[in-house]
Amino acid sequence: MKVAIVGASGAVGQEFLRILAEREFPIDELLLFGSKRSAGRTYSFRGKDITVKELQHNDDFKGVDIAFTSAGGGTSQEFAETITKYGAVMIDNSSAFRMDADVPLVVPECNAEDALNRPRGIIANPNCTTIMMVVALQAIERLSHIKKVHIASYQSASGAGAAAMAELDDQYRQALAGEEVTVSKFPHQLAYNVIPQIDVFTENGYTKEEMKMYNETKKIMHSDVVTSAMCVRVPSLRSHSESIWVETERPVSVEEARDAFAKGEGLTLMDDPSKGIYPMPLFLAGKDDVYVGRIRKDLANPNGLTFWIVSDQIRKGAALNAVQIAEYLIKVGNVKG
Ligand code: 2RA
Repeated sequence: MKVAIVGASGAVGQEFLRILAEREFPIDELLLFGSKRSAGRTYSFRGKDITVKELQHNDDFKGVDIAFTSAGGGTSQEFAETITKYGAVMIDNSSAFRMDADVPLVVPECNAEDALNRPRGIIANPNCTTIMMVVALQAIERLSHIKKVHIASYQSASGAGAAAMAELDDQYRQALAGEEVTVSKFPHQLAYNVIPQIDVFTENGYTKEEMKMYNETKKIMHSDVVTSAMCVRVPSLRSHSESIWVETERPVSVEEARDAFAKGEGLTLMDDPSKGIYPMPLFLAGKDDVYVGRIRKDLANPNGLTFWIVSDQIRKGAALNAVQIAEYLIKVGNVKG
């Protein structure tokens, strides 16, 4: 395969390099692209140094089979035609095309086959908070149809990128040294704080991040499920957490749910609260699965169940999910190679 990574210097781009190497993805040639600023940087892949080229409107994507793009919505919009012109499958991590009817939105554990129908050659990777949630929801949906979901998210600095992670580290150092704290990547100081805002507010009072969960969940699950989210930035560095309350058509017991999570694809059950065992972001950074714990009946709803999930937002929430989509296409013989 000839593979390209667009946005190679970013947090997700760097994770692509690690994941493709770890999973022995079948690559004959790897091309790295970035902005003018990151062009010329060199990264090592399988013992070979690869130089980042500036992304431009030219024929650089001729012969490319799969392009993983993670350079922001504006870049994806501007370069989609250049990238896909010669038949490359563009697996896009931005929000640019997610809700377009002719672009599949895919989480392989839920709707892998949707990736086969891509009239524009583009497959969208959902937002990180949605990806990790639907992997868990899918296990419950198989037991009984989920009608409603409420979520409170606890999102790490990593969701805002590599520079934001560095800013959180700086803020802790600055606060401890009694210096003025730099605030640039977050709307307020995050160190020693939590911020009930991720992305900008929309007309209904929900943020764009919260509306992504509402819209993307329906599209991925092919479901009428309604989702109401409260997304919060917390001062952990990497891996997002979510408290989830689901309402199903029939009551689902804790035992049934635990068994479904234990068997579910992409899920690891971590649920022994009496021994202090439950998922925590600090300890699950760098892991692939969505971890589930604190499974209980919802005391306010006889058809309700509540649980807690943690997943590495840069891996399953971004780069890993995209690579798994590509692996599925290869497995079913759907990319030319
Ligand atoms: C965040 N979900 O955590 C976003 C990243 N896509 O900021």
